[in-house]
Amino acid sequence: MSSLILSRRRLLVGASSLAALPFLPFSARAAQPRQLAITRRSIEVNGRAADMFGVQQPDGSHGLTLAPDEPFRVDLANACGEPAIIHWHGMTPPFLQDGVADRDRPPIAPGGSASYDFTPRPGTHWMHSHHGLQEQHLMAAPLIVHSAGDLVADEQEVVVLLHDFTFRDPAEILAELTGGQMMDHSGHGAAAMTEMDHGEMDHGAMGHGNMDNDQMNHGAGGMDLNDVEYDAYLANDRTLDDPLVVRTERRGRVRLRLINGATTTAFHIDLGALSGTVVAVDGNDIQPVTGSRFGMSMGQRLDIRIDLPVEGGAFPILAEREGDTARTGIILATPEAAIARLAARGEQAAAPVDLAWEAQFRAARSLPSRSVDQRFELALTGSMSPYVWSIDDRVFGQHRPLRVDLNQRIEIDLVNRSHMAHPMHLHGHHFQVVAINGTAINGAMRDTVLVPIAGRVRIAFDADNPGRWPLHCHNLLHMATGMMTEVEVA
Ligand SMILES: [Cu+2]
Repeated sequence: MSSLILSRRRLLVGASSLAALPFLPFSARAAQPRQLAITRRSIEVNGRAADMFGVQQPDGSHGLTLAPDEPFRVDLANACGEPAIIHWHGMTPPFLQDGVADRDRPPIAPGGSASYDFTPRPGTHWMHSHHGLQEQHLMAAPLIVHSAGDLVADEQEVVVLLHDFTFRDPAEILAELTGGQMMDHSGHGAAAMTEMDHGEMDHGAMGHGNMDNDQMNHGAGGMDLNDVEYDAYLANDRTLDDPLVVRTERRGRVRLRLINGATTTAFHIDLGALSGTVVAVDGNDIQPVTGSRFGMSMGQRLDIRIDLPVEGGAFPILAEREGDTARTGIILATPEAAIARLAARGEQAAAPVDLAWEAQFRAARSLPSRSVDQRFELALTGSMSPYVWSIDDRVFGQHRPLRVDLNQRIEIDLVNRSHMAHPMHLHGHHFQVVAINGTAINGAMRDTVLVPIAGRVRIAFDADNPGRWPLHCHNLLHMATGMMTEVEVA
């Protein structure tokens, strides 16, 4: 195993030193590799210690922030004691550096490491495991790539990673949903299930009994919002019992960089008394739109600029779980403002996240206008019972890859024929949302888009990155049971 890692490492370093270095500016060439490690760490949730993963720098800080024009030059060590890999969500690296474990790309062995060197995309991104169900136990962290404009902007940056937290083994949760069936058709995701310990299964804590008193979860329209009941919802590892309080200035300007790192939970971001201007989604600038409440699905990012009022005060920024009263969040507070305690549940269940804002978002820089070379339509299929999710009724492993040629303009219609919403994520590229339910728009550039129940979303992109790129639902359990295909760029 160690020789495999060594060769992988040599391959990555060799490729970059031959191809990339001559084109980098001097300051970038001089940069030393950043050190990151996949770790185990203890956090406290609801007064109880939890053994979680982390992706940490040597000083213990989570994730990574890159300076303008700094290359993505990272040495990633696996110190978590099991095979693992980190996907750089939002980056468009060469195929071998995407951080996905699959048939050609092994995970990093325990004690091993891998090196990465590519040009990053500016914006709010994140990093998370793309192996088994590790993302559920917080193998996830922010990845912020600053632009030159960020450094001269007079604003306070606040990065918030949202998560749905469970003390339980995620393999048990998936096994209960699937009825314990081994669906090892993919060798991807389902691999974690083979390690599960049936003796520790705890049916009492699982979700479906809890959802009976929540009409929205099994509403009349055949809608299913949430598969799993979690123990807590986290914002930067903390609950509303002990939230992060960010001290700000009166009249100060804040740039919230929100990352939905939850595995199966979509949130509404509620700014309360404040209003905010969304300036970017998934790290791509949009034409600014102002509001006080915005939805975000798993995998998505929202950059919201907020001008704090002159009178100051304490301002909760809440993330409310769709279809539920559960919530998490942080508090922005001017220096002497008192911090009131917030309940972990709101009064009213939040509505489903929909595409109302998506339909209004407009790219700051659209795809160049050109004719479309290939169009595809993909049906998002599957069900809660049996718990199997698929694309065109095919699970990953039986999927039909979308074969495209380099630099073709591609359009894909994502059509939801199931009873759950699916945030669909394409690797290796960002796409533009060009139609929603048949209405053409000059929508946002993104890498993850929500396809609601009965929804039809058309995305367009230029296939400019060779490789075999996953296109999958960012609900971790949907992906693990099969909701993934590949776009093969020759
Ligand atoms: Cu899904």
